[in-house]
Formats: sequence, C-alpha cells, structure tokens
Amino acid sequence: MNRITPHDINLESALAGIVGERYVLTDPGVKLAYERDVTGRYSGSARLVVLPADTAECAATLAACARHGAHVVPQGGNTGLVGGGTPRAGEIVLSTRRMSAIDVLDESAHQLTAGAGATLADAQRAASAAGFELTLDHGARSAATLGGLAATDAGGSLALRYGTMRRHVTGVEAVLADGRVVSRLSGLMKDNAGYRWHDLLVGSEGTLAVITRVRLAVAPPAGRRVSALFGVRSFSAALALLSSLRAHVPGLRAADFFTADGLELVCGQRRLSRPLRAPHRLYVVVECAGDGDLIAQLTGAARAGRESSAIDLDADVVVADDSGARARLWAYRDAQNEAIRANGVPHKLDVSVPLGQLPAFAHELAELLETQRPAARLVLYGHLGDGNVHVNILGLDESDERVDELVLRLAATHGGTISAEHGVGVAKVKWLGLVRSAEEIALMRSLKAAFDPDGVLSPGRVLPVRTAR
Ligand code: 2HG
Ligand code: ZN
Repeated sequence: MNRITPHDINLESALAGIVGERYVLTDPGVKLAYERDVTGRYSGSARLVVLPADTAECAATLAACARHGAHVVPQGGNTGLVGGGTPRAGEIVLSTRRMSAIDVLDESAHQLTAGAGATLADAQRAASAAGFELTLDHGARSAATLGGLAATDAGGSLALRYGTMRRHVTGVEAVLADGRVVSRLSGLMKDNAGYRWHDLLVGSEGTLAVITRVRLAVAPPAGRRVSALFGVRSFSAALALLSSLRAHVPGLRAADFFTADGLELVCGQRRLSRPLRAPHRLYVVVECAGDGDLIAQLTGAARAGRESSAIDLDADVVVADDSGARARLWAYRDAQNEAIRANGVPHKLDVSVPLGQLPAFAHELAELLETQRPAARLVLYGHLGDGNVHVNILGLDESDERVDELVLRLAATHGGTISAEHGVGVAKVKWLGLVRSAEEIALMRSLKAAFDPDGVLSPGRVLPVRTAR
C-alpha cells in the first residue's frame, strides 16, 4: 500500500489548486493507464498524474513540483517504445493530453499551430479540412500527440520524402523545469536572431523542457496516391528495387519492408490472406503520389529492375489505387507491431544503418542470433528508404539485455545508430557511448544543465543520472 506523507499532501493540494482536483490523479486504478507503456516492458508507480489545461497551468505545475523537489516525466499519448515517458517509482507524470486545441490553420504561411496534446490524427484531419496535408504519419496516429512526436523527433513511413518531425516543426512553446515559459511560435522562415533554442527541444525526449504548443509546416495535398507491394528475394534485391523506384517514380513517398515471418504473424493474427501469389523472403510496400500515370511508373520500375537483373526474377507485385485497397496493402506492414506483441513481449530495437550496409547487417544479425540465442525468433521490418530497421526478437527472457547490446553494437559497427526514430528513453541510455563521443555526451550534459540545472525533468532518460562522487 502507498503511504501518503504530509509532503505529498502539500504538493497534491498545491497542484489541485492549479489544475483542479479532478485533474490530479492519485487513485491507483486511474493512474494505471499512465504508468504502463504499450510494450509491457516499462512501468512504474507514479506519485501522481497531473493534467494541466494550458501553458499557464503547466508553468505553475512545474514551478510547484520544482519547489517540492519532485521529479517530473512529461507524457503525451503514452505510445513511446523506450520507456521515455513512462514513470519510475515516485515520479510525477505530467500528461499533456488536455492541451489538445488546434488553432485555425495559417493558410498564407502553410503552418498549423496546436497544443502539445493534440493527436497526430486530429492534426492530420485539421490540415486536410483546410486543404493541406500534414506530411508525417505513423501507425500510432490516433493516440500519439504532437508534443511527444516533437520531443522524440518521430519519423514514420513518410520521412523518406518529407523528413522526420524536425523538418516539420517551425516553432515551439515550452515550460522550463522551474516554471518559466519560453515561446517562439512566429513560424518565421527566416529568423536567425540568436540561437534557435526550440530546435534543441526536438528530440530532447522531455529532458530539457515540457513542450506545450507546436507550430508545424503543412504542405499542399500531394494529389492522387497509389501503393504497391513487391515480393523480393533479399535485402540486396530490395535496395535494387528502391533505386529503380527512385529513378522511375518521382512521387515516391514511402518504401517500407517486412519479412516472410512478419507476414505469417500478421496473416495469422488478422486472418488475412497472402497478398501475392508466390511466397517471398522479403516484401517492400511503397506509396507514391502525383499527377502522372503512377501505375505505369511503378510497373515500369519493377520491369526495369528485372531487366537489369537488379531485382531477382521472382519479384512479384500488386498495385492499389483506391483508398480501401491501399489501406489493405499497408495493413500487412502496419499490423507487424501488434502481431508481434500478440506473440509475447519482444525485445525491440529501433536502429538505422547506412543503406549499403543493410544486407550485411540483416545477415550478420540473423547469424549471430542463431549461434548465440538459438531460441530467438527474429522479426525485422521498417523503413527501407531510411535504412531504419525495427528489430523485434521474440522467445527470449525479457531481462536478457545482452541480446539488446548485441543488436546495438552490430548497428554501430556498421556505421549506424542505436536509435533511429523511437528515442533513447531509458532503454538505451547505457549504450549512448556506442554512437556518441565523450565530447558529445559532455556537451549534452552542459545543455541539460543549462535548461534544467536541478535535474527535475525526466531524470535518467537520454543521459545517465550522475552519481555523486
Ligand atoms: C513502426 O514503424 C513504428 O511501425 C513502431 O516505428 C515500430 O514497434 C516498432 O518496433
Ligand atoms: Zn517506424
């Protein structure tokens, strides 16, 4: 049983005075949804969950927490995969969910301003209602929030063409750990008056400040969209197909991949039939948009790949040009995560490697696991065009961290990174040194100290907590 001390009651009532009693959650049953992550790997009993309505309430909340020496972990839609937004025992969860208002879109600037708690799906809808497109997307769109996407510099399938969240964020409003508000929401394209501090918050995973509002660039709609699914024999063939697609399909927006094993899991779980006539070792699903004859471009790319023998002869393709058929094709890819989870708690490692290294990385990873962890079931999928591989390993003990290290070291050896789009969170803190030099880590520590000198925000995420000497 959690004992409530007078200290708790003081902070709790201070927070209730700021946000209203019903937005300070202390009931264990109610807090639960904020205390566990979606993977089932991270959880912790929060001291309380607080939900401010706006930037001013968030500022007063953080000032009160700082006064009480409480540690605060900001949380958006709780869709993170590395434990960055999941509390550890005794921490306060500051949920941004109530800050979800979306402003009228600025049509002349092609920019949208919204609260950090607005979901990606709501922002996409708002953009399209105004005749624009928010060119960032991923499977957790209905829960993931804009603040969380900015804080983790989220990527997704469209990053191939439009970049990650970083390229979309033109402004931020945030609250520093001591409650001071910093705001830069003008969205000016050119504004080099001093440091662009708001760029630093993108990808800072809640360790530097709490993002309360964001301003995002949107684009005119890309036009008609067509998707296609290709079956190929190997990662080398997939890369050859990608080059051919880049040459023939100017409107290529996404190129993701999954394996035969992942397809089996999805078909089993969703009761779907196989998408192509023949089985293949690897599948590449793409989306393109534009005004030309997209189907001709796609089939032309496949033909050219085959003729140059760049693509193995067994390449097979299915094309979808209405939205229902496109969604059905992408379901084979988007359901990977869920289908894997239905088969156990996987080890999940989000890495990226230079494109040319992808075949060797995948091959060596399979070999290493076969020899070192014969019980492991390896399922790879991800974003082919970015070299971003989501490594999922089923069948191993959850606490087997050495297998995580094996994957991360292999990615680093191939010139890749230990975190492509999910973040460092708590999951990868101890391995940051594999891909960042001591000087870089020291610089990160200085930045952390400048923003949050008392270490109030998200301690132990991204950078290890300093132990007293
Ligand atoms: C995706 O691309 C997401 O589907 C989630 O980044 C990946 O769960 C994962 O490993
Ligand atoms: Zn992804």
